Amino acid sequence: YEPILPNSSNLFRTCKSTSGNNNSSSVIPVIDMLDPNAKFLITKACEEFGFFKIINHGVPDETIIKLESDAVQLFDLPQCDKDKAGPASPYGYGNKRIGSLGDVGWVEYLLLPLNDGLVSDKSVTIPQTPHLFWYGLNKYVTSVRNIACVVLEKIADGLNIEPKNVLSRMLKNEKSDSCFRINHYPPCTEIEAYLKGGRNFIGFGEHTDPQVISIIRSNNTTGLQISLKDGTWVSVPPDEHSFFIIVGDSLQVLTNGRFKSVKHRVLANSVKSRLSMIYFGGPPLNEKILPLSSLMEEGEESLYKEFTWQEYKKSTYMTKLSADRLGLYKKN
Ligand code: GA4
Repeated sequence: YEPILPNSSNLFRTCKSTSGNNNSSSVIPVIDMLDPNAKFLITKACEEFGFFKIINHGVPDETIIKLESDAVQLFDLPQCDKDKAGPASPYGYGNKRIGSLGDVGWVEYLLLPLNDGLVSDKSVTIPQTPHLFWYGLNKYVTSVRNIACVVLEKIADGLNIEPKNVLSRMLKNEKSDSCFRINHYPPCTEIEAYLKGGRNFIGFGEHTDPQVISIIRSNNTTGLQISLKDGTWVSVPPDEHSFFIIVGDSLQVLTNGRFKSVKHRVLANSVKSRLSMIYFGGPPLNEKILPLSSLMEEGEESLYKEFTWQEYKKSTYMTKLSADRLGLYKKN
């Protein structure tokens, strides 16, 4: 692999600095999972933002911190060791390249498939990775999948649809096509020049997540931004004790557009490194992604053409990161 340097700017997507409200602490909904009204607040947040933060989620700090420190060590390995786990096609270790169509970012990552909800230590070979890394990873993944299912059950409840597991069963299914990603954004000193010029430097370019729901946790470094309905980018203040929930394209279709998958991106940081861990909850490959019948009002028609998760996943990998993937499936 040839290293891609930030000054080969034609390869990197920069973007105009955020216009409008950049101080988002007041904008992003925070939901206390122990609040009896959580189901309504979550549903509202999914409709308005496709994004929210949860507190009192019940995942012990140790589980999170252990995986985070293991991940820091992993990205600290010599480049040649990390490269042995790559390239990410699509799973494995990836460095700067995202997907296979030329997208790049100031990021290195590990992308792992989940099999019956767990990561197998056979899925990628990382030299010097202790057995306990996989143990801690699976402990974490199991906890966040649980959270995703609780959130999805609260959504079904908030939308007043039956059965309550109509969404969570897709993630609990042994054939669920979910995956797990650890992103490391090293500090990028060269970006000062871009920032001075009023431009941002991209860690991970704008996109929506194709799956049903994503659960993200990061260390205390800024960078994540979400796009509001009016197109304004707002920075998400980091919070290492909380999880952020992202509505994916599939959930947009399952709710016939009531929820919107949220466009998000990560800006590179010039000083601190950012580490994020994301669980992407996806349905089984053969699952038909279509509006939930219990949600549809009389006479309401699907806004989307029918497709299976396998079809959508395939078309996802044939599009650039920032593409409007669902656009292809909208009925005219
Ligand atoms: C975005 C969400 C998840 O990170 C991901 C990404 C995937 C990849 O990194 O391999 C994709 C991207 C994501 C959407 C478009 C395609 C596929 C990179 C890319 C350019 C794992 C996923 O499922 O879709």
